Amino acid sequence: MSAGGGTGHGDGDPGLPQGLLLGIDHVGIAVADLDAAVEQYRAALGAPPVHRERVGSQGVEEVLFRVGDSYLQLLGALGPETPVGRFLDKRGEGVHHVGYRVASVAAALERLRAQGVPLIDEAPRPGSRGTTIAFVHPKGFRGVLVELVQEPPRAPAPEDPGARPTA
Ligand code: CMX
Ligand code: CO
Repeated sequence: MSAGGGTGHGDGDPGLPQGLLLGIDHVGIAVADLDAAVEQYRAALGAPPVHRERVGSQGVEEVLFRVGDSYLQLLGALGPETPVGRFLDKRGEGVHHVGYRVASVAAALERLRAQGVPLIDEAPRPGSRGTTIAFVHPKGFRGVLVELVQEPPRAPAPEDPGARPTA
């Protein structure tokens, strides 16, 4: 981990000095019983979840735990005939997708499309927490379902530990 500030590596695409992916926003884990999973994770991590949201349009309910600057996302299916419901039926519980932060989902989609990477979403759409997201086909990332995540412009939380004292 380098603490050296600035834009880092200088020999890449000048428009994308850090590459396409800026960080891990969340790791999504499909679970059969959301409430039971939340209690199990709460006990193991020693901290309560920071967010819960039902995304009816996608047939899921998510619960987020903080992991540094990222989140661990537990995903429960709103029914058996939903994408996460079918995933659980076929593969059982486990990692469902990885959400990567990008500066702009629209620009990232354009770049991936130009590279011939197969997309699931051809255009950005709303995700949870006011984010903008798009899913990329797992064929393009060796079997891993990838979600591109663009943060909403405002600061996420008042108790953000950004100004943590160095003791
Ligand atoms: N891991 C690996 N492969 C997966 C996968 C997963 N989790 N989910 C789907 N796939 C595969 C499918 O097998 C399928 O493969 P083939 O094309 O070879 O048949 C392909 O990916 C497309 O899947 P699909 O379900 O047929 O495609 P849809 O367009 O119907 O749906 C997707 C794609 C990813 C949106 C949907 O499957 C899904 O998972 N939706 C839930 C999204 C979600 O997690 N939302 C949470 C809130 C959003 C947020 O995080 O902000
Ligand atoms: Co997600």
